[in-house]
Amino acid sequence: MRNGGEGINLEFYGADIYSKKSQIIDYVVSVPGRKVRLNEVLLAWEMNGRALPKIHGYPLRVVVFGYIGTRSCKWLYKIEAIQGASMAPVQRKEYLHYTPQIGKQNATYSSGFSIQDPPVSSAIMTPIYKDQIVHDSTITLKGWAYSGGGHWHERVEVSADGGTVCIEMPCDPEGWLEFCVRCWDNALNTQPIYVRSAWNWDFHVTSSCHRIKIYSINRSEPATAARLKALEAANIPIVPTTHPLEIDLESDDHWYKETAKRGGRDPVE
Ligand SMILES: Nc1nc2c(c(=O)[nH]1)N[C@H]1C(S)=C(S)[C@@H](COP(=O)(O)O)O[C@H]1N2
Ligand SMILES: [Mo]
Repeated sequence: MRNGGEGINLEFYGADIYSKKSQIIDYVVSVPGRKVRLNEVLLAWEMNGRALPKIHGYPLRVVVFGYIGTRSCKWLYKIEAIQGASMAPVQRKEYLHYTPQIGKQNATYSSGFSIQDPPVSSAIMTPIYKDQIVHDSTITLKGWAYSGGGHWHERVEVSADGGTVCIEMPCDPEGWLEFCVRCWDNALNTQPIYVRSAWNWDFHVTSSCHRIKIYSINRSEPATAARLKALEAANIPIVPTTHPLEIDLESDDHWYKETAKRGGRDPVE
């Protein structure tokens, strides 16, 4: 048997139930005894010096370090020492990880493996998808990085173009850009670049690189600086860029100069 093998496991009973596929299911999960012996399982009745809030498992919950949240059973009322992993549906039929070849057409509970350690993962929290950002060649990114199973995040990379740079992100280009974050942990685990490269049925612990699209408006570009100044004088914000621009794009004088430089307005026939 995988995940906990045949050895002693601890089975946690939560006081809640849920329904799935027309069945009523008790919330019961288990962790291998090894996890307890390593002091990586605790029982919690307080959080931040106060009684555990109801939503987080009052009066008593389990907290399992380095495992997915599921194993940290809330509203705990019973613990049993059992042989092997729990046969309860939450442990046996939920939170299974499948290879990409397995899907709706062929998935069985026995062909998945039970997720315990979560994979290394990370996300950009700000800016957010489709933000339109006025900056001076640097965009500040904030986010989080994590790894499971007692590993810690060691390196976080951010990319605007496939290269790697740090979190104060030098950014010259303007227009729509894609930012992408990738973390490495101390065991050199890293994240799949694309969601499709590690797709799994049920979509659990999807840890591929998080990507956001942003619209870059770089004030270090002279044309952009001039436009921002003109908009400021007219008291019109640049964002959202989807709103029509209510000022003339250039003076007639500027237009004549620029088209003259180019040898005329349109291509000569
Ligand atoms: N009894 C019980 N415990 C539970 C759950 C639940 O539905 N019932 N959900 C689990 C899942 S999937 C997660 S992610 C965590 C969430 O804990 P939190 O509410 O403190 O964030 O609780 C876990 N423990
Ligand atoms: Mo969860």
